[in-house]
Amino acid sequence: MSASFSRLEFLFISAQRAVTQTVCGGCRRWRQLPVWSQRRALSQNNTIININNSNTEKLVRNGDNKKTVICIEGNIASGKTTCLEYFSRTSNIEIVTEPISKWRNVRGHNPLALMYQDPQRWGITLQTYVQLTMLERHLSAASAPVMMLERSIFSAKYIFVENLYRSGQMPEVDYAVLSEWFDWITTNIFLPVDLIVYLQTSPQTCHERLKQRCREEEKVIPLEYLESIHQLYEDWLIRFTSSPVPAPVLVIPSDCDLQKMLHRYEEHRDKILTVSNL
Ligand code: TTP
Ligand code: MG
Repeated sequence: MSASFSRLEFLFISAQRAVTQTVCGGCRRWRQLPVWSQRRALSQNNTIININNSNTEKLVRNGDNKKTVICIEGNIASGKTTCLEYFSRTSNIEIVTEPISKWRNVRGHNPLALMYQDPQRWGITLQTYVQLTMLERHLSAASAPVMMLERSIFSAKYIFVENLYRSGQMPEVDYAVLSEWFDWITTNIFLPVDLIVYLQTSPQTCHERLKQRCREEEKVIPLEYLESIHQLYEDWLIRFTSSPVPAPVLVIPSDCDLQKMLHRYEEHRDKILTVSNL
């Protein structure tokens, strides 16, 4: 982590809340959402512009005001990696897949497997590491103008940490410590997101796909777990009743087979790639 930070050239900018457009399943709505879109108001050479009277200042990696960030979200096995693979064929997009190999092997330990074996004991261990690796992903140097991320630091907290806590599998003190970390990070570091693509699936579909792909650690996942994750996603990105939504949301129904899904990505391709104009 210290290596990542040493590469950062920090600038201070003001945070603001902006009115932004929400695109949901084809219908368009206007909502008041927290968006750190002030980066577009920064000058080309990154000098600091005071945008409003907010007292909040954030640390921003030099250049982050220019890249467009798209996060692909959805339940476990909803097809996020497949979606990223589809867009990896597009020039000018840098694909940033989830650091799951790190979660399965940190200096010889497998916190993902430990969490599934005993969430009460190891939930905080996995989620602390997920949060760190997600932060690294958000801050990774982009070589292309558009960066497409599998998930985000936001869903790790709003979906997975929340699920562990609400289901009684994470002690309150662990939840409090993780929340303090998350709040510090998101208050002090500029983590821009321009669009969330939500791959909306039924929990049953994900359960079928999970059984087919047979990832060792995930063999213990019951349908009920996927149902809880699904409800948290729907509250967050469809009903807007839980945590803050950091960007406009494009919903892609994703219960169908691979061929149809590729066709859907094709259909939504222009909408996704013109996000910077939304
Ligand atoms: P996913 O993030 O859903 O990735 P995936 O590759 O399974 O999804 P897709 O098929 O759509 O590409 O989950 C990876 C594993 O990590 C899964 O077992 C859930 C777990 N996980 C947590 O336990 N906590 C977290 O915060 C996150 C982000 C994942
Ligand atoms: Mg994946």
